[in-house]
Amino acid sequence: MKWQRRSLLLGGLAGAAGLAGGTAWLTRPTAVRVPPVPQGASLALVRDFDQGILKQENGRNVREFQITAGTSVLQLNSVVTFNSWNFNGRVPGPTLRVQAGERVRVIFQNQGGHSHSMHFHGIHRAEMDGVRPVRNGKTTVYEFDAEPYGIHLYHCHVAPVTRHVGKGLYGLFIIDPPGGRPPADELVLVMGAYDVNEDQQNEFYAFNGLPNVYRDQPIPIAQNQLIRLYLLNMIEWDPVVTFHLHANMFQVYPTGRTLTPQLEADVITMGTAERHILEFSYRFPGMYMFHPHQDHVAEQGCMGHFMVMPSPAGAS
Ligand SMILES: [Cu+2]
Repeated sequence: MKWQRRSLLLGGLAGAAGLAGGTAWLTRPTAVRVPPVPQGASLALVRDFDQGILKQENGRNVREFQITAGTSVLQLNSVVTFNSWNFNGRVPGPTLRVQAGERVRVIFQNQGGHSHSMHFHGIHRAEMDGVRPVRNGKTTVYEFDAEPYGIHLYHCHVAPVTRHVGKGLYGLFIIDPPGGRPPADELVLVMGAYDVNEDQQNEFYAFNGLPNVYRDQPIPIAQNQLIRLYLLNMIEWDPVVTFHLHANMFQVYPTGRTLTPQLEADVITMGTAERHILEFSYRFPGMYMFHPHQDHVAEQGCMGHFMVMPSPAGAS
């Protein structure tokens, strides 16, 4: 497997570094170093962004997304399965990504067997707030302007919301600021939980849907590479959890609503639906844990590792 270089495709930063030959990309300002990533659905989720289909309508950029609510079985460990309710067949749902000021159109089909909806965080009219149930078999269209820039989320808002969210109906909604953010290796981590016996307590916790998935399959990142982590807490029943990064400090952009960091920490506290952008880089290669510091939450599955890979020879 080979190291990759990536240029940002968002915010007009694409193309400057080019993708053609040589090793000079390592020192180019827009090059982002991404180590070899093993095959696997869960590692794919961590760098997966859905930018929809871009259309021009009446001189405006419209970004159209197709979202289907459905069901699927998750294997939580070697013996426990869970009937998830989800968007586009995955928990969390796709990370929807748009630019500030674009028109967002979400064509939502409910094939989930129950009434569901899509409630977006952000600013929009009441009729687009997604609290009205969409019956099984029906389709509805949500349309609004992307504002304000930041890291937001969407989730089903049909009662009881604890059940619909706890079943897996949530995802990230990123609105990039005008001009985008500086190049980085961008990652998504969504903290979630499962109440498998419906006792209003969680028995399993997870990053990106599956307990312990990044504990057992560490996320490769490059030494000395700026990492931009889009982090969301969607754990129901526990009012608050933290996120802790080992052997490092991170810069916090609260709700992604700033272009400069507002805080440096190695533990940040997040209520349900709270989300932040964290930025950091690792100076030393090796394996580093990340997890909520409510240690029972980590011990019940919300635990992962970054594998910091030494940069290729010649890279700084
Ligand atoms: Cu629902």
